[in-house]
Amino acid sequence: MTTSYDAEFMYAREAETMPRAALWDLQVERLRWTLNRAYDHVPHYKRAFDKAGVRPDCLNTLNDLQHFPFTVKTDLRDNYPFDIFATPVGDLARLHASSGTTGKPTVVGYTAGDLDRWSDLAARSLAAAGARPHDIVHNAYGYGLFTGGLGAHCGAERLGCVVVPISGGGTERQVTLLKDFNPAILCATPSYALNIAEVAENMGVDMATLPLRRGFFGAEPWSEGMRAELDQRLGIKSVDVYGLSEIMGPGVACECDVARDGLHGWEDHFLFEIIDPDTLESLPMGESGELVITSLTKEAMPMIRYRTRDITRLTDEPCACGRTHLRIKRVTGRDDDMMIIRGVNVFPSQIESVLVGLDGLAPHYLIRLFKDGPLDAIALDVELCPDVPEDDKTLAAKAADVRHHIKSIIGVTCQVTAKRSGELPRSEGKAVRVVDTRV
Ligand code: DLL
Repeated sequence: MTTSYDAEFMYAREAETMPRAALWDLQVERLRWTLNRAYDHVPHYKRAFDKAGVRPDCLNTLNDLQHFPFTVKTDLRDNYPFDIFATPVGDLARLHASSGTTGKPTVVGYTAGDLDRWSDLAARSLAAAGARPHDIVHNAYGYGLFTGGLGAHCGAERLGCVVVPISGGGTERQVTLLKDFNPAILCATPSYALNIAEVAENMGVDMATLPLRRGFFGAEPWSEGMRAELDQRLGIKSVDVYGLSEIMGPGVACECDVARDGLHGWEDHFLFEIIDPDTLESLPMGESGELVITSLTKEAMPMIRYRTRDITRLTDEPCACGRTHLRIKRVTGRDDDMMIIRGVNVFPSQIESVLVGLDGLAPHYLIRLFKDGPLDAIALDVELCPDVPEDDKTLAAKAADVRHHIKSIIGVTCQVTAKRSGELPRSEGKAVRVVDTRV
């Protein structure tokens, strides 16, 4: 049997290529349904709408959404565990939760219908990334309360793929199964995919010669340089997938493997806005700011204007793949991950972009924030590639080189320490990029 891997394959062609006018009509209809559901079934939304002086029937066009209040993460925490749900908890099919480093976790609920739509959108995303029915999908996203594992799993099954539910960790075993099962698709965080590539090299397995075709990578910020590194070391096309627990999980938006230039946000299920995080004003198409998402079809947990804290921009320029849904450009980071070092705004992903362009450096790094007297300061640990000499002179020269590039490209002065190959911690899921010792 020959399988067609044509770039035109779409899991849901009619929805994905819908003319904009039809999409807007569908969005208004679904938005009205969502606003009514939220107002009638969730006391938090009733209070918030009443306080803002709006009711669901105030919405005539999509533009009217801007009169409705935002939802923020603390609204979920304040309604812990189940008060933000529009469905009685006993009628739900599943609960997920985000671990959260401080305070209570945020709990998210799904009805059977929500899970069905999530599977569809994850399948749509995998197909856009280049997965096809009958492909073997190696799923190294963590299973459990994190939405990555089960989200990618159900999407792959829905698409008609064969799933290997390996979850994260046990990296040597991952490499063995990648070699023996010959999957076409690797699902993982980009930092874990890099760890897998490195362990494979150490085991003498040349990943680039295996049939693996695509990486379905997301759940954390990553740079174009990291993409090039993963493409080359794994012999694949790496594709960016975005999602967040509060909205759904993986599959809110995904790049197509035709353009790999921005993630198609599935607009028949979500509305995307960009706001200025300081003034909270909506920004025009193309401007950079905070991504705000409204769900259009969620039953258990309708989300009205959820402030993601993710910094990006939208584009509605036509895409070569023919999909009509707008694209979310690469998420540079969360505004709460942004470091302000002596007046300069820096995201960890900017530092990554500089490092992956430098010879002799492995793309592993750790940023440390500390107090230098009254001022915030930044230190950076980087790591040499295994083939680079590891004498003290080389380490010092590399550190100086990195310091120079960070200063000239990003504009901040940082203390750099170059480490020998293998000295920095490796990721098995979402990488920890920043350690903050300020307090
Ligand atoms: O990370 C869902 C997911 C799983 C997405 C697997 C993609 C793949 P949370 O744990 O709730 O959910 O974390 C959501 O992770 O607000 C972003 O800050 C970040 N994030 C997710 N995808 C990307 C991406 C999952 N492609 C938070 N690029 C989001 C940059 C991302 N950041």
